[in-house]
Amino acid sequence: MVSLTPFTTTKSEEIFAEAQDLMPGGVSSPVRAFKSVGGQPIVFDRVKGAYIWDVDGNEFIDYVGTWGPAICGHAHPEVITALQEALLKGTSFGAPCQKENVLAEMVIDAVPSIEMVRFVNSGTEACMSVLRLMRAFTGREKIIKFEGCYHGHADMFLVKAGSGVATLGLPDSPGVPKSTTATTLTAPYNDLEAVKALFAENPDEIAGVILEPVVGNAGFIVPDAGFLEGLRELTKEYGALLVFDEVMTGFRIAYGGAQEKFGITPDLTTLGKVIGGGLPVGAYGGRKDIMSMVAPSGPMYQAGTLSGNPLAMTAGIKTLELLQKPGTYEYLEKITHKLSQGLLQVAKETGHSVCGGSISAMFGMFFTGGPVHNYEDAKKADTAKFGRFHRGMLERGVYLAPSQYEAGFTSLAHTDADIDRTLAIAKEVLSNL
Ligand code: KE4
Repeated sequence: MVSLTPFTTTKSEEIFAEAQDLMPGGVSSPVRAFKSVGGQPIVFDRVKGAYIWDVDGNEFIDYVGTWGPAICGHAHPEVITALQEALLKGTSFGAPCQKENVLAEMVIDAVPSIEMVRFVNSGTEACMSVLRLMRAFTGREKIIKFEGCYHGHADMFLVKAGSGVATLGLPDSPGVPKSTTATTLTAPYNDLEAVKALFAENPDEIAGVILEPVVGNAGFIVPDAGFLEGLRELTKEYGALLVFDEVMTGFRIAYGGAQEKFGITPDLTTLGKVIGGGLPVGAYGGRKDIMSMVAPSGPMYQAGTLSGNPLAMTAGIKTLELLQKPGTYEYLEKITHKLSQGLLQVAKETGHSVCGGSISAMFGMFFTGGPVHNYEDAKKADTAKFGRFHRGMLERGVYLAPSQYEAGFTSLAHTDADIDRTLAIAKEVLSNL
């Protein structure tokens, strides 16, 4: 029996209740409201390494890592020190600073597709900007995205999107003009034939294809063998661009992202999360001939007050420096594989139909026998059971993403002991689910 310290959420409840009148749903981002898993969201007080402490003093092993940025562990001392030094020079310049060059060079050196990069302030901004660039470069308007993939909340992507859209079961979002999504074509993930058909039906009209090269916003779904290669060939054949949205997978699946891991080089890439080390950063980049279209070197306009600000650059630089250390990705692969395989084994031993897996520091488990190749498959999962699992783990000190349609994240701060404790708790929860 895992020791169950009394799990009270009194202060969280007070603060969350107060928030209801101040912010829609009491949150700054929908998935944080725990709508699909039910129960009281916990209000964080502080984070460190692999752990969270909430305002009631409960401690949790964290597998969300603020949705990806905390890959070196929360509040890494070297990141904090670097930020403290940077703070003394000011928080924002709105002008060039050398640290932008430093982080840009690190990103260019790391990511196979990126010859030139533009920093923005979120993954959403990166994806909406890259879409404009795809259209500007090709002169075409239509794009292909995949059901269940999430590329931020810009209008043109809110078509069969994943993450919070899927979590909340929103059909698409009100407020999005039909004219905006009329040029957004969708296909099931891993379905090359469907993509071929879309290209055949829209010859010379498709600017490009954008996808999560490993899906983390419909739960964890990996590309079938040949899928990424097939998209690379199809887009070349039709004169369209291939865009990997690596906001989540960038520097997590490998230092060079999924494109390094799978050996497929897109034309453009979006990044976020890890490259900001926990501060707001997004980025888009790719071939120089494409990126040179971006203002002020070219006619495609995109701008941002806080883009490239020295604090965010500082946190990103230090985070990537830490990730460059030898053995980083071998360690992440080892502990995440142990966690993921352990969860699947314990779930099956306790009589549950589950499937899932992991790649490097990203993992997921569906409450369905699977296999899960796309969003339709993912929707067969027992989300009510996931909700009970999530709550049971939370009450015993393990913080999982509050939706079946999200992925899990580990960090360099997670230890074998953390994984063992997580599996022991999971065994108890799953035995009584
Ligand atoms: P942001 O605008 O949230 O920084 O990034 C949007 C985005 C774009 N592309 C991918 C592949 C992403 O995963 C995201 C954001 N991920 C979600 C988690 N599934 C952020 C969490 C949230 O919405 O609160």
